[in-house]
Amino acid sequence: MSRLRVAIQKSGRLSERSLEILRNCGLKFARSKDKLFWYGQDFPLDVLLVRDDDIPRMLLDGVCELGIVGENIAREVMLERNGSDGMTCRRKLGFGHCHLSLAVPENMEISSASELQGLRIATSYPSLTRDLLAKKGISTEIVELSGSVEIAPGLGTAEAIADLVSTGSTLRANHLRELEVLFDSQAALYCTTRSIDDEKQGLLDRFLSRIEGVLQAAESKYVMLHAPREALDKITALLPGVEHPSIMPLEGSDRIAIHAVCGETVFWEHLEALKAVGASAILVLPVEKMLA
Ligand code: PRT
Ligand code: ZN
Repeated sequence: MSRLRVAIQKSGRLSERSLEILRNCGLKFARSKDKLFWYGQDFPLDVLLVRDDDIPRMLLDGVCELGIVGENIAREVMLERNGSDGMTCRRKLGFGHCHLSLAVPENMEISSASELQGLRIATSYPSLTRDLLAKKGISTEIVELSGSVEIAPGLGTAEAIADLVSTGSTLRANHLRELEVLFDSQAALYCTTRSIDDEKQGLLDRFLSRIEGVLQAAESKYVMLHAPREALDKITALLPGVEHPSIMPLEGSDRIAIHAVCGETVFWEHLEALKAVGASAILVLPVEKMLA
């Protein structure tokens, strides 16, 4: 019987949330002793726990059909392999947010990326940085480093850097300032574009539909409220991400009950606006699972 393989980061910033998504898809695993391979018990999907840098290459080489990895690494490897079309991004996952940014020493008198023309830029993302700068018409010398990129200007090995930034504290600690964001990144689910047999394709479709359900459920809220019938249009317009709510009459009352799944975040401001047009008994509940 066919089985699918998904590669996720073994230990790092993306590991916990990647596993959480798989578990929320109802998957249970038997762990191997070395913990690098987890066997899916009730769904034919196994997990490979590897370094994040290896995930795009494993997808491109056909070792796995799915992988969860930062867009920064996926894009880098795809460019490295000449824009390889052997994998595709199926879904951004909403965590692991960071930017690939250009940064320069605090005291360097420079205000735009174009002034870096001809200078040396240290980075762990040579292909992506070169590509993004070329699109801006800037040609630089790329100094490839596998880590500690932020110390390159201090050591004199480069004038500027292109590195991942989230809070900006690493840049500040190294007396660097962010000059320009080159690329916004987050964790994403990538899928092979190699042809796979029908049985595997069926499994892949089932898994993708579960993942979609998990992510939509995480973003959604079930809202219940009572309202005057004549306020229905206003209430529907105020419920974020809702077009067709369910309407139920309330026994012995001229008010109605409205139930709806909101596909966008429901803020206190939304509830206050609903109350202002006559809604009462407003309940907002989490959604555990969804299948469209
Ligand atoms: O061992 P393995 O190779 O699997 O892990 P790793 O150490 O290479 O990766 P890891 O766990 O650090 O990062 C995995 C992914 O998380 C990255 O590829 C990004 O997609 C994403 N991510 C999100 C980040 C950051 N935020 C981040 N801040 N990756 C790295 N950083 C580093 C950055 O390189 C810099 O050194 O954190 C520092 C900057 O952080 P701030 O908060 O000081 O700005
Ligand atoms: Zn890595």
